[in-house]
Amino acid sequence: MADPVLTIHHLRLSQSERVIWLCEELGLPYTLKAYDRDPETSAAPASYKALHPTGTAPVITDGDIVLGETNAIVEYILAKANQRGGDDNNVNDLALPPNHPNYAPYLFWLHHANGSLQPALNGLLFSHMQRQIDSGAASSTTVTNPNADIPSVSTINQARLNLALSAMETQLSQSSYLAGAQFTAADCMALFPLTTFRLFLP
Ligand SMILES: N[C@@H](CCC(=O)N[C@@H](CS)C(=O)NCC(=O)O)C(=O)O
Repeated sequence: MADPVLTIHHLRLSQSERVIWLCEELGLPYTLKAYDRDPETSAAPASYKALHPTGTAPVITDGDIVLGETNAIVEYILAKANQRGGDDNNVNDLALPPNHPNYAPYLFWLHHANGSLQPALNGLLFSHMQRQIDSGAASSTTVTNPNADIPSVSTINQARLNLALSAMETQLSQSSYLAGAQFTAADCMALFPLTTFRLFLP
């Protein structure tokens, strides 16, 4: 019997394309489920948003596991590919191991795209969208229907923030720490936006 495969939930014209590419490069079998964007708003359709609390692409499923967030998915898939390769740690050459001389730059660039580059581009995109809305232009880069009820950029951002916070709240109502009973680096990552960042955005 063939290995159980993961399912890539691909939102067309989105960063979930990277997950497909990665699986192709690794030769990792997957089932592809593609979703069209909402024709009115260009957002992910309700069926996509129902997959995971983040409501954003990409999302993968693997048995009962439902995973969102690109970087988490990429790490998960790299680990899966290594498991399939057997005991030899890091058999796939798409992930550099800690003893590799380029491990540090590998980690940096792995996280740079969504940690810095994409947020900077999103900032520009959102300013562009807001200018379009403010000037009464019926459409923007991502809103294709001139008659659509276009939400303001701050509404979109607030909705995303609310989703992110409620996902954390739900998790922390079920376990002491974000990843379960044990304090992990995930908690270290989560603290700054919930505490010190308030100095900048009350
Ligand atoms: N930090 C998230 C961001 C995901 C994200 O913003 N995805 C966009 C597509 S590129 C999306 O789902 N947009 C549709 C929507 O928000 O409804 C990740 O890296 O997975």
